[in-house]
Amino acid sequence: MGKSITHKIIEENLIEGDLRNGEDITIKVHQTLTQDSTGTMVYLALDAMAPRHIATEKSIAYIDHNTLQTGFENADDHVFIRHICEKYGITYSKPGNGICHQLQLENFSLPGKVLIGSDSHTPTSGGLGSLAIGAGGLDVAIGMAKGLYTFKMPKVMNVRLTGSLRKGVTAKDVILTLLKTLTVKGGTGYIIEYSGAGLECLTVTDRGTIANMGAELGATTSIFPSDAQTLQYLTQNNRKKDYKYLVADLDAAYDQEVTINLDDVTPQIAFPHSPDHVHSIEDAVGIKVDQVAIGSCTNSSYKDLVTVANILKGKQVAPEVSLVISPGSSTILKQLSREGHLNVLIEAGARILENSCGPCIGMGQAPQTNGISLRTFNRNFKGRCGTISGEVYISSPAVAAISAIEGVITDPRTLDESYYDIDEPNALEANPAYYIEYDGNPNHKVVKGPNIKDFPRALPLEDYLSTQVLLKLGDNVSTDDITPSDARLLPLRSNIPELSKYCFSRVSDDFYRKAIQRHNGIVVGAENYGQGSSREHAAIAPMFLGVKVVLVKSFARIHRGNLINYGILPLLFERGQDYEKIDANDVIEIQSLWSGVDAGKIAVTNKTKGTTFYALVDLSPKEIEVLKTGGKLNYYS
Ligand code: MIC
Ligand code: SF4
Repeated sequence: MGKSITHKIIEENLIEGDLRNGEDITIKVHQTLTQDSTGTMVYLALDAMAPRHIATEKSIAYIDHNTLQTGFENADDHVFIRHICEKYGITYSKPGNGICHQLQLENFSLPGKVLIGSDSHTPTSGGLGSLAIGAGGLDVAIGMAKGLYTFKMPKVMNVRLTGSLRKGVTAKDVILTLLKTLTVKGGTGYIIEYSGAGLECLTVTDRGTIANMGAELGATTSIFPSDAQTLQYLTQNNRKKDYKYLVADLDAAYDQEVTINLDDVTPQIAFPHSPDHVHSIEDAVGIKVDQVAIGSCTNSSYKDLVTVANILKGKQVAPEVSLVISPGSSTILKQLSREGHLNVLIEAGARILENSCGPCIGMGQAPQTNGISLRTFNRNFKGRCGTISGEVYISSPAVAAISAIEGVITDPRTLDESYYDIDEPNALEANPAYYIEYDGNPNHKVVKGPNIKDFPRALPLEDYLSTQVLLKLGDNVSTDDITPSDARLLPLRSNIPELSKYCFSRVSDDFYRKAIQRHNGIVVGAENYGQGSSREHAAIAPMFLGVKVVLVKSFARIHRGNLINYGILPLLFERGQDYEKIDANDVIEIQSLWSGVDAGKIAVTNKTKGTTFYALVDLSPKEIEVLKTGGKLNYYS
């Protein structure tokens, strides 16, 4: 039986374990990436482990999330990260250079190599054939220090693409179509591997868009073959030497297969407040928009923005619409400027923002009260845009551009097909001025601003737990719900005592007060708990506030790992109906916790209701060891 691309890369880089679905495997890590909003924690952990050299071939620290610098806090984080880069020999990408995933694709990702990143959209590099996985910050720190990454061997889903996309229909519509059928948890436990003749019409940045939003499916990552399109992209970015042909064997075995005929894909749009609330564009046509935001790591490539410029050329943004555009990288911005597209955007009345995440993470451009914002981004969780009453729709750049002109959501197929003919430039030029390459100097003194607080460490759990349900939540709780992020809160990412005051503040009025009083609590949730951002703050802040156990029906992968990394016990309801019989404020007792953990099943007594039920412990032997030491930082240092 032949091999998938996933199996080929994992086998070549396997350090420990067997390629059996669900088993722990450890693989070699060649590259890491961090961004600033998770990076400070990553580098505090790396510095605590104090390796002499980093063990990767290339590690890059991007500054792209907190670039607003509303006070000294962000700037101090940037300086701290730069100092760490100097100490350990990490490449530093200065603020303004662009969005980490776009820059990684342009400059560093390699077909067949393993990349882990402290950001859930790291899989974007799967568009170029890297095995690129989003991970908790501590795992990325360990990746740098030890050159390895441990995760559960996923199943492999083959998405076979046939046909060819029609004009006005884009890669974004392909991934939205998948989200419509598979939902935000449909990819859980899978690596999604793309194949088929339909690949020919997808450029590497199109593939990047699809791989990027594989994160919204809950997939471990997504991966595309490395083929003629890959060679063309690498050549365009002056990296022809990095090309390596990599495809699955013709008779490769997969755990699941899905076929999408690209001829049949039509423009799609995700309605508020979830990326899987996907409808055909016809259902949204005519909805008035207040704001249109184009950019993010999903849709800020040269092709995306030239499509937008083609549509806006000679026209004007509707009077009551605010159109904001954040290019993915300084390279793209430079090219847009050279070719006159930037002028077109400005003449149409667009607001050109910095090359950064910007509005995608609520760093400015929050819409007005009850405002309707159409975005080319990947997530539209309630409140993430910075306005709790805001209604965010997600679409392709083509839909966004034409809707900005019309003032209402509009089908891009109403335009002449010639608008979608994009000639990619033969060469794009990176901007070395935005990078600092450091050799590493172990004696370098790292400067840490006053907002950067020490890393809180967990204590191992006690064998007897008498605790209280602090909060009961439903399905698909996101890490944005657990530790919200916006222009006010992002500056607190390096200051857990301050940030923890906002823990669950979007979904509960009194979580912080209750948690701080008791300093011993349990959180109950349902399916796909912890989806979304990789931010380990969503585990550190609850740990800091005394949360000992999170009991749910199922977890999202990265967050589950983060809970273990910070000493919080992840438990699963054995029977779905037990979820109905537990409420906020119930007093819970667990006896002989550690023997239950070892046995894989724990008896949970609800003292308030006078009932006892079982919770499952789905932990590998290594994860149990980590929990017994009170988390991964204790385990490794
Ligand atoms: C996101 O898109 O939610 C983020 C902001 O990029 C996060 C990282 C973070 O919370 O800092 C992610 O995707 O992991
Ligand atoms: Fe940045 Fe948004 Fe991409 Fe996250 S999803 S990395 S905030 S652009």
